[in-house]
Amino acid sequence: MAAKRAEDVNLIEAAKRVACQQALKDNFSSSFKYVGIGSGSTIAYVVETIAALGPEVSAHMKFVPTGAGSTKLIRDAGLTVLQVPDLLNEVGFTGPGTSKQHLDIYFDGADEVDAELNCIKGGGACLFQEKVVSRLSKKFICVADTRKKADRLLSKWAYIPVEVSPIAAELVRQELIELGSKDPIIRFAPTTNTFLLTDNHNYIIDAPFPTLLLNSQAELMDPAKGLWTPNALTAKIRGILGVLEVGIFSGLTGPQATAAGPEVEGVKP
Ligand code: ABF
Repeated sequence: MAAKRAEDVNLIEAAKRVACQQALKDNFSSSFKYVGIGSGSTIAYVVETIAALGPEVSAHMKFVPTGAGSTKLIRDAGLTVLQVPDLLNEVGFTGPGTSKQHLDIYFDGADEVDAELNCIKGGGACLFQEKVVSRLSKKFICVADTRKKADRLLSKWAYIPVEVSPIAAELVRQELIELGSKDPIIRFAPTTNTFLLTDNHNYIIDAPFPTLLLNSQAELMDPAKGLWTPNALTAKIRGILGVLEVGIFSGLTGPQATAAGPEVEGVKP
């Protein structure tokens, strides 16, 4: 049984690696100056593959991380880290109405991706920084192996991560229940035996909701029956006092492309 599990793990890692290689093959250019690097285990293969291209390709590039884990990943690979505030100092503010999309590209994983490229992120607790980096990028490539693909969000993945101020966490939890979430919980960190703290010293509430509609199905929306589009539910949750950000990425903050890579035998979509 243990041997079987090890085999499954190897297949999943192979699927992640293939998806990352595909993402870079289709979307990476040696002309890039600023590259966003997300969080999670999948993205490690993006960093590994870029680093393997050698300094002649990457030495002039700066890599913008989405959290402490991502920062370490970039640094350990010998690539140059540039934090978001330093990026904004470096590029300066060129006036109202000018583009804020300073990053050439942003690669990140997801927990689930729907048929319209809306996705759920935040299983790794970095959703706020990920959304900031997404807004600063010309293009967001979501690297998601075939396990992450679903017709609609919350078909496979169970909950929407929401980053909240600790002081308001219980209040937010109650308001999420009023919106139709069934038993939202404040995420616990078993290693410290306390509630998990994000890089921003906030809590994460994991809020289960019924399967979402697509944004193109707005005419079917009926909150009383638990039928929400990703855009509408994001706006509603973001409006709750104490919420910093919601782990639904769509529209302006959603990916423009996904790289699932070919299916790897044995890894079920
Ligand atoms: C980040 O890492 C998060 O938004 C998402 O929750 C998680 C995915 O992790 P993994 O690649 O390990 O599945 O992309």
